[in-house]
Amino acid sequence: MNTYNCLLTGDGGVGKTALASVFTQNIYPEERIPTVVDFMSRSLMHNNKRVNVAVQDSAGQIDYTRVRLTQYPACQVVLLCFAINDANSVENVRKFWLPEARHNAPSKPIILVGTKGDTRSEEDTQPFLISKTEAEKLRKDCGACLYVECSAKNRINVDYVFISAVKIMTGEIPLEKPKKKRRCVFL
Ligand SMILES: Nc1nc2c(ncn2[C@@H]2O[C@H](COP(=O)(O)OP(=O)(O)O)[C@@H](O)[C@H]2O)c(=O)[nH]1
Ligand SMILES: [Mg+2]
Repeated sequence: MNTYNCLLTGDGGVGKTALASVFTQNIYPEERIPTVVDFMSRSLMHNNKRVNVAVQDSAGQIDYTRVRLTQYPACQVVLLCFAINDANSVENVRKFWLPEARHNAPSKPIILVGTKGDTRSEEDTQPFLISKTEAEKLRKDCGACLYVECSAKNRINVDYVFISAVKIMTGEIPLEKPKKKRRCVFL
């Protein structure tokens, strides 16, 4: 059976563990359980074949950087998460998580994951919500293959995140082509 390995990264508190837990066990943890390293998996049918999806959960805290860096080599896709209602977590994608992924997994594909998608329906009470257009711009800027918005709480698009990761690993979803460098023309 083929195993496909993905690594969840992103700020602490954005919902990485909840996402992994709902996908692998269909359990949504209401409380935050701080993660250092965790490894979960689930098998599913994909194109009439049983495949195993291994999910590496990681610690978002800077203190655990050394531990987290050991997790990049085994993964085939990085699931870079931010919470759609948390401006800091969005900012840290560019500032911290993308550089870390590019440095430690230079050629590995990235899926940008917007977590806590359920908060979109609380537009009036949320002090911050990234728009879908801004999220798509962030995806482009990061060179990520895909932007997926999901909610572990409401179980929306959770399987879609991981099935998309499998499709990237099998080549069914094409990788983002590197941006063409502007050529300098001498006249
Ligand atoms: N509204 C909402 N809250 C969520 C969702 N996923 C996780 N949370 C909450 O966010 C907090 C942090 O979740 P956790 O999975 O521990 O985040 P991690 O630190 O990234 O692993 C917890 O209180 C969760 O209940 C979601 O889809 N929607
Ligand atoms: Mg966690």
